[in-house]
Amino acid sequence: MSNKAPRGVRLVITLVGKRNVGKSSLINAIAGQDVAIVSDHPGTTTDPVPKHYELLPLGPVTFYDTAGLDDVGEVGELRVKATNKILMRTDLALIVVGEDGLTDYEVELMNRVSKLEIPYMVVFNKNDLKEPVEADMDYCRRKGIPFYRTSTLESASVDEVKAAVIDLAPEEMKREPVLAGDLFDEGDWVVCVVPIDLAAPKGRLILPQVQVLREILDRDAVGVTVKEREIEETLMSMKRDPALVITDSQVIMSVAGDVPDEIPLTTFSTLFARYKGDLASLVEGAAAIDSLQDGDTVLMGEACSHHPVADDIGKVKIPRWIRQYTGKDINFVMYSGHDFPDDLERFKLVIHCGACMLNRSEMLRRIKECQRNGVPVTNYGVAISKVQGVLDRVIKPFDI
Ligand SMILES: Nc1nc2c(ncn2[C@@H]2O[C@H](COP(=O)(O)OP(=O)(O)OP(=O)(O)O)[C@@H](O)[C@H]2O)c(=O)[nH]1
Ligand code: SF4
Ligand SMILES: [Mg+2]
Repeated sequence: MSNKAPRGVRLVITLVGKRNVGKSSLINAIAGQDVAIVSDHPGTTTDPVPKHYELLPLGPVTFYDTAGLDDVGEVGELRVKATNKILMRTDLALIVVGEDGLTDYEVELMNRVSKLEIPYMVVFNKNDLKEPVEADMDYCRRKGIPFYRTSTLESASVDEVKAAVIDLAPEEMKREPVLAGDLFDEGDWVVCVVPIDLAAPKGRLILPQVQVLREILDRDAVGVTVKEREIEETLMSMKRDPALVITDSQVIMSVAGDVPDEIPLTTFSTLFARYKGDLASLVEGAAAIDSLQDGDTVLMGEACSHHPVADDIGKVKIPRWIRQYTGKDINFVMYSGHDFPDDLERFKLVIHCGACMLNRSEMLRRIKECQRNGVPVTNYGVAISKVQGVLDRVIKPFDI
């Protein structure tokens, strides 16, 4: 199961703390196997390393075993940067405290993690060597921070942390995220429009299409998959209207013309905008396209560096459509990878990719980061619908 779960929906749990406090040992103890290297030499873990593990009943999770952050000097700074990047995609953090107890260092970590709105707990480890002092536990009590006393040598204390992790995991991660299944009922017909053009991969459908079709089948509805040319005829030959038509956004214009207004219509990218992020915020962000002015700079954010094609959607197509739509001379800056630029405030708008390689919480955190900087944020799918004038129609099936 763990290998089949789309990477994007794994719960990401990150352990942070000083060097040698037992972060790697704790991961091994929770996982019940040696997944991380442990040694009594401080600074053993150098880079954040993901460890995949099945944590029932949560399902597949990824533990990030981070390097101790109390290192000084240039290497230390690089490690801090690398760990900060991991925090950006973290759903749940464990702040591991060693024999020194709570110091300014841990307090700073707590501030950083809570600023990112990451739920966290404090783990006082090496309890067998030294029990946490009352003042430290009081500090946590006063602040309402859950805390645990563990020794990686005592499995009962580790089990307690494991149960707490499951308890503290964000509700949305405990629920199976829904793509389209809430938009139709058992027995309903759902039509999927899939263009088979040169851009379509040979011999297969792409993952978003497969995931939607699987959800239709799981909900005991009837899925009908057609190319855009057959949509009109398909609708005419159906004895009752479908509950929903889902189309690839590249052919939304022609499909919108063929599907009568009373039939709910949306796009795969709108479904994924909701699944991966916060559709309401992304729709709100798209409104900023209307107020772009000459000389404004827009950030095109891509989460990975996929192979650029000649008429690339983020580099070429969307910028061209937005310039045409607004009639303004706008600068577009591309960013790809897990990095999100630090100087967000210089952008008038952020347009993010579909985020298929990001987990939902990382995308939500990016949205939050933009909002914190006062920069509207939308995504490719929503922006395309906006400039094509079909946004109101494709978001109508959703309750936003
Ligand atoms: N007595 C005792 N020793 C522990 C406990 N947890 C870890 N250790 C020991 O502490 C040392 C450091 O453990 P690690 O798990 O490597 O610590 P870390 O926080 O990952 O360290 P870095 O990777 O260097 O940042 C090892 O020798 C462990 O065996 C504990 O609960 N009790
Ligand atoms: S949508 Fe984003 S994450 Fe997915 S392949 Fe494209 S750039 Fe990468
Ligand atoms: Mg380590």
